[in-house]
Amino acid sequence: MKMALRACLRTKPGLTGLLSQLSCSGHAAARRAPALVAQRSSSSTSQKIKVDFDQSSGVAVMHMQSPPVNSLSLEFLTDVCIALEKLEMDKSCRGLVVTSSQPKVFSAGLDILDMYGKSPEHCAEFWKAVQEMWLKFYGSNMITIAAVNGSSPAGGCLLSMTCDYRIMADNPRYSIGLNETKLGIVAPFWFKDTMVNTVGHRATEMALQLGLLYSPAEALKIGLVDQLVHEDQVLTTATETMTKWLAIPDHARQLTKSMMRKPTIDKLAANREADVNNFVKFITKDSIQKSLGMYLEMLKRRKA
Ligand code: CO8
Repeated sequence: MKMALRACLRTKPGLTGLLSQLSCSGHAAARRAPALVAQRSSSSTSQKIKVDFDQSSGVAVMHMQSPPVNSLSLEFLTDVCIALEKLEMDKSCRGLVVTSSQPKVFSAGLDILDMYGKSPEHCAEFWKAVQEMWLKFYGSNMITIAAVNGSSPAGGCLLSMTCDYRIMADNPRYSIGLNETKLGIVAPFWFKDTMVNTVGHRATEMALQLGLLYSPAEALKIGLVDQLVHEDQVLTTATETMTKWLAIPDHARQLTKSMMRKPTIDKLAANREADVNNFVKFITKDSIQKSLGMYLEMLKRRKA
């Protein structure tokens, strides 16, 4: 299954192939206008992902439903990539909203249990899936909107930053940010690059060193999220926002997105293997394993 996914992903054009496609044919990459699409909707579900696709609007909503906290495990990441891949291949799908079905949490980030006490082979497999998720989302041709309806630390923040627009629930109990240093680990260069592209160099430097988790109001202030709305309005606001983005011709928007993101994507794409090796070497160190173990203990103690 995973091998099939990887083979499939290699053949996919994505944003980076867009420039060359368009130079061959001015219309090749343009998606169909929503008015031309039959009024149908469909729903597909894996255990951890539910996708509702409304063909009349050309917009899909991906609900993450991996209890308790949508932590991004190897299995979950694989499901997410498969779902995203299917939507990307469907030319009638122009926009994607990503949200959570879990109460209070958008995503708790990478599943720590996939990095703790695991073999180097497992860690390598896991990291490839994290890379894949980032490459697919950051390089998506679709308009992507994160409907952040709960806390979104670390990998959860990364996932939301891959989207074109972020709407967060205005609840001070929630937080968002790259808090890796608090776990005794280091956000890799492409996490850092994504954040720099979102909030700028200075804010990223502070955020990463201190492992800052921002309240929604603070996140809005530094531009980590684009809009705050009442908890009940997150999804409807995402749908309304999507309408504005859909009004822009796809090919022009896609080329612009590609122009902005391609250098960042290319940097990881050219260094994937080295990045996997770095990760495995780092995460399997005794000192790092100890930090992760202590962090997991802290999470359990906090609960009790
Ligand atoms: N991975 C695995 N399990 C997790 C995670 C996680 N990321 N987060 C929470 N859990 C578990 C908890 O341990 C708990 O387990 P149990 O029920 O067995 O005790 C269960 O999920 C529920 O958690 P909480 O009771 O804490 O749920 P709350 O609703 O109270 O809080 C939060 C939700 C705010 C999301 C909270 O769980 C939290 O802060 N979690 C930790 C988030 C975090 O720090 N994630 C960082 C992950 S690392 C990452 O994403 C990037 C790594 C980059 C690696 C680079 C290396 C080179």
